[in-house]
Amino acid sequence: MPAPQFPPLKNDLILRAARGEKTERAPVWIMRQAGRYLPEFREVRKSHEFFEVCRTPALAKEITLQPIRRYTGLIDASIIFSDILVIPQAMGMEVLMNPGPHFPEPLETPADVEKLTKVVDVNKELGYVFEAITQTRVALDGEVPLIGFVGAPWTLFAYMIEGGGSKTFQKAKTWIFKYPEESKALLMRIADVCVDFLVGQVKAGAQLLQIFDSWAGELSPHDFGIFSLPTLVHISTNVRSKLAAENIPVPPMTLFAKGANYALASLADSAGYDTLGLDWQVDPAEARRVTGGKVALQGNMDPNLLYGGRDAIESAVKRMCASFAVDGGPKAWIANLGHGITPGVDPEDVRWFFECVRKYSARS
Ligand code: 1CP
Repeated sequence: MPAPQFPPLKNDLILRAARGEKTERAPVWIMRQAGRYLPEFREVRKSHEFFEVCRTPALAKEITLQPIRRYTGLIDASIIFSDILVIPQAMGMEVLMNPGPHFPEPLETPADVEKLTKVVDVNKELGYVFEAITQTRVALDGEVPLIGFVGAPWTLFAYMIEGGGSKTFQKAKTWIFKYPEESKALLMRIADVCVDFLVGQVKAGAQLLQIFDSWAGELSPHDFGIFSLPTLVHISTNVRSKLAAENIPVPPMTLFAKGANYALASLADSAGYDTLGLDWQVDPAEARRVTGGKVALQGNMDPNLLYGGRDAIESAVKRMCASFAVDGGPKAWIANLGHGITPGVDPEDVRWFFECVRKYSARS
C-alpha cells in the first residue's frame, strides 16, 4: 500500500518541544480534549454508542476535530478519538462502555488466556483506527499534528482482569503475585500488539505517539520495574526498530506513567521515550531536576483546577509556566493537564486555560 500523501504541516511547535528545543511559547493540548465536557460531543453521542463512534472513521474524525474547531489557533495538537480498550477487543475480548468500561468475561485464571486471539492482525482488527487517522490527518489540513496512542500493557492487563475500573486492583494484583510468569507472558503479548498498533498508526498518518500507563501508580516501585517497565521498553525499542527497518521516520514518543513519579529518573535514562508526561503530583522543577534535561516534559496542571474559576486557573497556569521555564522561557515542554479533563468543566474555562498558557509561556 503506498504511503498516503498529506497536506504540509503549518504548526510544528509540539514536535520541536518534543525534540527538546526551545520554543517561542509552549505548545498546548489537553488529555481527553475531545470528550464529554463539549456539548457538540454529547450531541453526537446521543445517537451513537461509544465504540460505534470509535469504529466509524467519519465520526471519529468529526469528534477529533471538535476541539480544534472550537479553539481555533489556541491548541497545538489533536489526538485521534478512540480508546485504550480497543486492544483488548482486538485480542478477542468483549468490552462495553456503560458509562465506564465493562468486560462481561474478564480473565479469571491463566487458563483463560487460551481464549484470547493467538495472533492479532492489527490491520484486520484495528484497521478502522488507521482509517480514522488517515481521514483526520487529511481533514486537519496541516493545522496541527495528530497524536496516535495506546494503553500501556500493565494498564490494559488490569482492565482485562478486573473487568473494568477498580479501586483496589485486587484481582490484577492477585495475578502478578500468584502467577508472576504467566502475568509477564500476557503483558508481553499485549506489548506486541501495542507495537504493531503504534507502527500501523504511524503508517496511517500519526505524527506523535503517546502511551498511557494510567495505573502505573498502583504498583510499587519494585513491581513497576518487573511488570510495567520491561513492556514499556519493549514498545519503544520495537516501534523504533520496525519503523527504521521500513525507512519510516520515527515520530516523537511520549510516555504518561501516571503516579510513577518515583521512576522519572530511570524512565528518562533508559525507557526510550522522547517526552515524559507528568501528573499533577510532581513539582515541575523537581521533575526537571531528576530527569536532567534528557527528555522533554509534558503536563501538569491538576485538571480539577478547571473548576476553580478564572483567577485560580490564571494563577495556576502562571505558576506552571514559571516552574517549567528554562533560561527564561519554554524549552522541551508541552503544556497539558496532569490527567484527562473531566465532564463537568465549562468549555469557556478551557479556552481561558489555553489563553493563559499562550500569555504566560511566551518567551520575552
Ligand atoms: O461516554 C463517553 O463518551 C465516554 C467517555 C470517554 C471518552 C471521551 C471514554 C470512556 N473514552 C474516551 C476517549 C478517550 N479515551 C481518548 C480520546 C482522545 C482524547 O483524549 O480526546 C483517550 C486518549 C482515551 C484514553 C483512555 N481511556 C485512558 C487513558 C487516559 C486516562 O484518562 O488515564 C483510559 C484509562 C481509558 C479508559 C476509559 N475509557 C472511558 C472511560 C470513562 C475510561 C476510564 C474509566 C476508569 O476510570 O476506569
